[in-house]
Amino acid sequence: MPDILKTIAARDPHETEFYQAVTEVLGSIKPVLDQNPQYRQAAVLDRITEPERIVTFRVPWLDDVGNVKVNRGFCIEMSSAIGPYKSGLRFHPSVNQSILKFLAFEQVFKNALTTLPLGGGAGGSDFDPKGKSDDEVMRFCHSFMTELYHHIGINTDIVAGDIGVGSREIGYLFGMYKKLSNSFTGALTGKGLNWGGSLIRAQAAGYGCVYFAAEMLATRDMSFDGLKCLLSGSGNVAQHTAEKLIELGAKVITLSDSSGYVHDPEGIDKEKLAYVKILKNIRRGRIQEYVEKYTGATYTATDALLDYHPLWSHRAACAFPCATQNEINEKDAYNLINNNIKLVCEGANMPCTPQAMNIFLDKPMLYGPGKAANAGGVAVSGLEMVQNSMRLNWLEEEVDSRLKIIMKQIHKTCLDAAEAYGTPGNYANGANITGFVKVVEAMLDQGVV
Ligand code: NDP
Ligand code: 2IT
Repeated sequence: MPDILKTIAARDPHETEFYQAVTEVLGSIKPVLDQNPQYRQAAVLDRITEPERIVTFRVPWLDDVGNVKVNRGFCIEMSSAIGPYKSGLRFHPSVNQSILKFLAFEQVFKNALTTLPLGGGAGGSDFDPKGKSDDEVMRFCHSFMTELYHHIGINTDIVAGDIGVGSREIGYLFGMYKKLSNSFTGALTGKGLNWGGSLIRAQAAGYGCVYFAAEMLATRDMSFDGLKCLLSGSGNVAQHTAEKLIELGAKVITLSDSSGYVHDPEGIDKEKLAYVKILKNIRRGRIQEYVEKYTGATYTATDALLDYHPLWSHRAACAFPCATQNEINEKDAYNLINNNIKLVCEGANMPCTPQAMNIFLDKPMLYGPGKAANAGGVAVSGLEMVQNSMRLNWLEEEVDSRLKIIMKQIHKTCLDAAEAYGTPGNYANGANITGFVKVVEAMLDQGVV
């Protein structure tokens, strides 16, 4: 076990997700370290795995009946070597320091891959927006921002959404940020279109994931036309992954939430997806309701006692995990392989366990790691920052074509690096090596800080 992993395990034994994310990157970069002894001399692994700053804070708020509630807020600033921290914010009851450190760590490499000057971080809270009224969410967001605003800014840390933080939450957070800082600036991305947001930002992670997957398929002379696809999740990333897949002629047959999943053998078409968007984004309902409207589909409730997720047992050519970390385990991976899966492309961050990932990497199938495949979201956040600085808005076609160029570039960079380091076709190695070298070179240029 490398020394740095021993140190992390000894220092923060409960941070299992962070340990997993670091282990995964370390698995790729040994040849880079061996070829560049100056990296080890400068202790880059010790530095890159220690956040530059962590702030935790109390978030008190009042519920609708006047009870005082308290949640814990986090701001994790991992690396500013190549630009100001650029962070997603997650509001989910499972949020803790380990989960946000893993997200911040992944974000550092992902942001380096985007070709934009963005450092990496993550933030959020164990607050659960599910089942809360709009007023409760607003009071929580306002309270959260009264502390977070001390730490963010256009040249410091620019925050956006992640699980549980969508356009509603960004609106409330931005409103309080603007009031406290007395300035209308782009310290948040994912803003509304008539107050500084960018066209295509909402779609970007999902569309970008499909653009990346299309590039992978093209290396085997394949396209999405007629391919069956399994998707998990039904939030921002899943919806827009499905939207682009449908547009490209694929047949999307599953969607899920934490309560269960729907299987629609006829395919979820444009009209059905429009229903899902209203159900999830406006009515804030559960995916189970899909089968009440579309009776040809079936719903299967999540069974915590099962050691696999039945969603991944359906026969399909492609799988897009778009919900959360570690949602595809070893058994799921074998189920996919036994059904002759051709491509797994990660819309979510770290959705495959290390065992599942190794199973995919050992096979001749295509495996697209999240830090490359879902980088479209943060890339368009970067483009939103550019537009805010210029005080103008690009047209939809302009942003979309830039997103396509960025995803194509990330795909090529990953392939080139994988090839250069002796593992052709291994996108995970390619992504880790490219991101690592870019960030570490900047760290060396800037000295011991
Ligand atoms: P949303 O909150 O919009 O949707 C999350 C979806 O995943 C929901 O369907 C949710 O179901 C499900 N989900 C969340 N937690 C769990 C869980 N523990 N078990 C099962 N299902 C779960 O989030 P996003 O779509 O934005 O994020 C999805 C993934 O994509 C995350 O991994 C995120 O980090 C990643 N990502 C997001 C980007 C963005 O710009 N938003 C960019 C790049 C990656 P339920 O409603 O029941 O909670
Ligand atoms: O995981 C991610 O890349 C995000 N949640 C998006 C972050 C961003 O700054 O847009």
